[in-house]
Amino acid sequence: MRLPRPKLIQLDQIRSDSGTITVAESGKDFDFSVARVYLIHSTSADSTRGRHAHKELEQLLIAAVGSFRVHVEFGGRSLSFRLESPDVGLLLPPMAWRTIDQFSEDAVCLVLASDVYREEDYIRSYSEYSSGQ
Ligand code: T46
Repeated sequence: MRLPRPKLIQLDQIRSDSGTITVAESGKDFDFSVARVYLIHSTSADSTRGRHAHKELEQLLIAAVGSFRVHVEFGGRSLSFRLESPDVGLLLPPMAWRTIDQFSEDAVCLVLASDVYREEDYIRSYSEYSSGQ
């Protein structure tokens, strides 16, 4: 089965004088149902997170505040994304090795995930990941 690739998606924004609403909608902007939402925040400039892949989990990452870099290895290729605006999301399919770093001081990463937390879905060993590619 061919897996979807990591990709940036543009989210709709509804602007008014009193502020902006940014919408990420299941079935329209991405294909999975959201089972879990979490935030990564209070990072520092030298924080590095991720360094793992997921067997089945799909996620949408959004820089709700500030910015950070997401380096992704997928299908033998390396891709690098700088997320810096809440109207752009990064869709991460299963089997994408992700490393998140270069956080701005105020960064808040909002993550919409297709499943609840299950440690058995993680591949945390790079050698295990790369031997399956
Ligand atoms: C991912 C990147 C973007 C939980 O108990 N529940 C949760 O929902 C999460 C996300 C984590 N945890 C526990 C598991 C570890 O004991 O929190 C601890 C830190 O998790 P982890 O080292 O996986 O954190 P990150 O920031 O490296 O990775 C997280 C997600 O786990 C991962 O799915 O893609 O953010």
